[in-house]
Amino acid sequence: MLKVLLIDPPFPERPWDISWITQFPPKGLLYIAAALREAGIDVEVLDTKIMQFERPSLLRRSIDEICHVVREKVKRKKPEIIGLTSTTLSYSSALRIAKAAKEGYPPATVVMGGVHVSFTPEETLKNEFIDVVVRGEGETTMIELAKSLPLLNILGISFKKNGKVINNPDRENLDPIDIPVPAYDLVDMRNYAYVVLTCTRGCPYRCSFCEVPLLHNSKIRYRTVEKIQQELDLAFSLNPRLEIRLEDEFLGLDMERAERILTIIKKRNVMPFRTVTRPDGINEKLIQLLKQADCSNVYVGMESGSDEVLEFNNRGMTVKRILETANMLERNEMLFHSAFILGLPGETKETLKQTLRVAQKCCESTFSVVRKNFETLLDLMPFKLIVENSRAEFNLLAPNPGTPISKNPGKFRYRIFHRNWGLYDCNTSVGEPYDVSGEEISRFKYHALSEIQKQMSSYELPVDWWVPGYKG
Ligand code: B12
Ligand code: SF4
Repeated sequence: MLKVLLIDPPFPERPWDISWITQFPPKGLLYIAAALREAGIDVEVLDTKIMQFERPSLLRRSIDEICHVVREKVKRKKPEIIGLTSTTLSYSSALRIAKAAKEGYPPATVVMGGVHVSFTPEETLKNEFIDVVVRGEGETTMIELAKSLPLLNILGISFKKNGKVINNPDRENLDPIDIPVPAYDLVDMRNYAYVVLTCTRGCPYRCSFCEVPLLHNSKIRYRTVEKIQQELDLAFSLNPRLEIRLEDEFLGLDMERAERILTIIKKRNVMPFRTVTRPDGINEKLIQLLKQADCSNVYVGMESGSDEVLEFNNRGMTVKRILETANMLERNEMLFHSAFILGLPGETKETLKQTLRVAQKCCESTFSVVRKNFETLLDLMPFKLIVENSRAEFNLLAPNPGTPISKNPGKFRYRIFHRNWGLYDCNTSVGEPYDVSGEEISRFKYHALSEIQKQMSSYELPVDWWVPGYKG
């Protein structure tokens, strides 16, 4: 049987991101590692992100240094298969790691998977250091690669043959019962602050700016509650101080299941945790259950303050519903962080202003919770985190590969400037809708942030500390 080394590439060298992003275990790879191990395959996981921001010293290694570490490790271990993951933003550093790995052991097969390359196999395989691209879910595919099945027989891969790219047919997604428990014991969990609990795979919606539905055939699969319990047991046995990030937009779709999951969390008696939702993914009962389980903050993807923009982008959402959700959270005294995307197709100067007005209303609601509970909150978390948990965030649209906008920009009346993936950081204009320029949208982002900052400052809280861009 072949030896497999899975590597999580470093994050682009931006200090404000590195400090938080390096606190999450490499979830996608840990699912693959679990599947490989269950199939009896020798697998090791190397998370190079944690080398970027070493704890507790907080000393940093550059990506060059990390490439050196990878090259030497691969030289020593000689894994026959090296698997790398990548999002759009980490794609360029993943390529640097692929090069270092190949230099370390040239006979190794370098495989790249993840949300970005699933939609860019031809482009990725132009790179001389990548041999195989895995599209979509990688658990079964990687087992077949490690068992050395003929490449032509492996579903869901793309590879090079005689200078041409062969795209094998797609692989069916896993039955939820077969989704493994991530192999947290293959990394040192003491290096991380969070365990990310994702209770579903896929999504039944079709937002124009998101690739998740296409990765999962527009279906949602629910992981079994037993596996979720096992996942938490394993993670907390390795580091009892972890904070849960309940990254599940769809918890409210099945309330009976939500209650079972939140009861498991409550029984653990964890420290206050944060969760994520669509505005319509939450209801009064769910908020109460979240509070009982000690959820301290909800991150809500509001996306736009314009009904026209929401509709044009298939969001399945209205401004009325967004504001109702904000009021519901306020009534129940739950802090929430509102996330908006600026520069979506259909955006105009007017819709930008509408979005800012809705963001201000959302902040009014959440800041009122802050004011009422300020002393208790300050006991619980630093002011920086109170701000982070209750402000509005404005991202610029990054039309990632695989999203409906990227596949058909003309239909969405959108212009994409370039495919320099390193700039697809949601902070840089990489495209523009027909009716407002990328430059104007970038400028508006700073204006919107400063308006929210002013709004918060006007409450005259006894602390004045605000760093827009911090993402704790
Ligand atoms: C949880 C989450 C986070 C968490 C934690 C991530 C973690 N390490 O656990 C945090 C908050 C840190 C985060 C951060 C960001 N995220 Co995020 N995140 C998610 C979320 C909600 C779930 C991820 C997850 O656990 N998926 C489940 C696993 C099983 O899926 P997976 O990782 O894709 O892995 C499977 C396959 O892709 C494949 N695979 C993956 N790697 C490999 C490697 C090999 C060798 C093989 C064979 C197969 C393979 O097999 C895996 C198992 O089936 C997704 C949305 C979603 N629903 O998927 C967004 C998502 C991944 N995030 C996204 C983004 C944009 C970001 C940020 C860039 C946001 C920002 N502007 O700061 C950052 C930076 C991410 C980075 N490292 O580059 C986008 C990525 C889009 C893209 N094209 O790149 C997504 C898809 C959301 C979206 N629709 O826009 N994120
Ligand atoms: S952004 Fe839209 S399409 Fe993507 S996961 Fe959320 S609801 Fe689904």
